[in-house]
Formats: sequence, C-alpha cells, structure tokens
Amino acid sequence: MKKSIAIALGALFMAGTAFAAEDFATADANADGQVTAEEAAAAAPEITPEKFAEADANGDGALSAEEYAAATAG
Ligand SMILES: [Ca+2]
Ligand SMILES: [Ca+2]
Repeated sequence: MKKSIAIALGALFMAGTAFAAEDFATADANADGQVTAEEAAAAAPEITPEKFAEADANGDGALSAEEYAAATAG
C-alpha cells in the first residue's frame, strides 16, 4: 500500500519535471535559451518581478532553463 503511494508520487514528480521542461521551451518565445522578464510575464504570470529577480541566480536579467525551473517551482 505505502509502496504503491510512493510509486504514484514518483510518477507525478517525473511528470511535473517533464512538464516544466516543455514549459520552458514554450516560455522561451524566441528560442534563444533564455527567458526574459517579458517572455516570463507572457508565458507564466505567476512569475512576479520579485520571483523573477530571485530566480535569476547569475543576475543577467534572463532565466536559463534551470533558473526558470526554480522560478516555477513555487
Ligand atoms: Ca528568449
Ligand atoms: Ca540568469
């Protein structure tokens, strides 16, 4: 019983990860590998300017796939 719940949660987690990757490609409107504040605002309104700045770990004003995942993680 507990084991099947763990498997179900694992499957959910993997599905979420796949969705996030797809989400990044969608958000990156010009496909340059970076999501700008404008692209993020258009694709993911839940990323507030505060969240964007927080997720932009290297401070270059754009989100890489990794940074975008952090921004959308919650
Ligand atoms: Ca872009
Ligand atoms: Ca960045």
